[in-house]
Amino acid sequence: MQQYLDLVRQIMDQGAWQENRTGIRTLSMPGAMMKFDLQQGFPAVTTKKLAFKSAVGELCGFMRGYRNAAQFRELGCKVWDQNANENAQWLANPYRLETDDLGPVYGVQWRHWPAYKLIDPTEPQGAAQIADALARGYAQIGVTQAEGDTGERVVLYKAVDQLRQCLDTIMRDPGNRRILFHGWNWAQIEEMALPPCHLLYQFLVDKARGEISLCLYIRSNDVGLGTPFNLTEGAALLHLVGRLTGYKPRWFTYFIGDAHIYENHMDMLNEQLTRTPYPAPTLVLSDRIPDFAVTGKYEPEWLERVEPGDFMLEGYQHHPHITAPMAV
Ligand code: DHF
Ligand code: TMP
Repeated sequence: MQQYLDLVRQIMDQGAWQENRTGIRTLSMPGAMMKFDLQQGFPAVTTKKLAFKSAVGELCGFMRGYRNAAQFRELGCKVWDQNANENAQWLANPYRLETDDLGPVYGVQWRHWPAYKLIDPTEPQGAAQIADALARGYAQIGVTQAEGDTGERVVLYKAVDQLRQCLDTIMRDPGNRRILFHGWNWAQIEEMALPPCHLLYQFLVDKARGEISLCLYIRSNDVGLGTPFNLTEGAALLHLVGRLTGYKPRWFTYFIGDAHIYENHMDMLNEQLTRTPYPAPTLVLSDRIPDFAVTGKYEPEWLERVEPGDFMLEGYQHHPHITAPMAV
């Protein structure tokens, strides 16, 4: 994990102090990238003890479409409690449903992105468009007046399971360059406790080599607390998707928009810079998760069936636990 330490050092050298909504300043740097060969090991931070169980718990919650911090806690992940219940702006948000609610964050968008079509039935192709939408699983949910009073529009709706679509496409058309899922849904950003940070996941398949890779884009990354989790979850997801589709996980490329260190994380990270990283551990997926390469049976329902305990880190050598407060 030299790359992580290099990123920390680069932000400390080149970063600029910035004010932000949390009231805790950050040292920030625009644009960063890390690239890991998962055949060489798993990108777990070794210069502190990674809360691995918590991170894979969060990933399982996303894959199940969870939107409530209590659901994440049941998976052994407490990292959403503060955003759900301690941010005054969110507590006053009319879209917040109940204690622990987070709104339609990550998993909701991954598994149930709400998609709408407005079709003008009087257009020459109107009927064909409606028939096509219905064939694609949209349901007609009503009729509305178009903007500018230009007539009526048929409203069609479906929830898109973006993650499932990705797996289906990997199986059906591995050369496809559009195998991605996105978290930034403009219609719902204001309904969320926190707009998505990790928001674009793209899978790339090398059929000849039997390898699958992932490019992940994170618009805003808390390098002290967020990055170790986001690296763990992206790499674990790639291992899982590879298992279910029959490919070996290979390149995990990690792009950051705003890479920052909170002022109150400096001591933790300076301490980590004094520590020598250990060799990368190995991720082992439980045998109960079917390996398509062995069974020849495609079973995508494991995306929501998988448990945190199905992810095991082997040979994980690490320096002592250190942590720091999260900016809410
Ligand atoms: N807000 C901010 N400011 N930074 C974040 O990284 C962040 N991440 C969120 C939600 N809001 C956020 C979700 N992910 C921790 C790790 C990941 C995470 C939130 C928090 C965290 O506090 N990690 C501690 C304790 C982990 C544990 O024991 O479970 C750590 O030391 O890694
Ligand atoms: P922002 O919405 O103002 O950018 O604040 C979000 C903060 O949370 C920011 O410091 C980035 C951090 N974050 C991560 O780094 N990774 C994550 O997975 C999440 C949810 C948040």
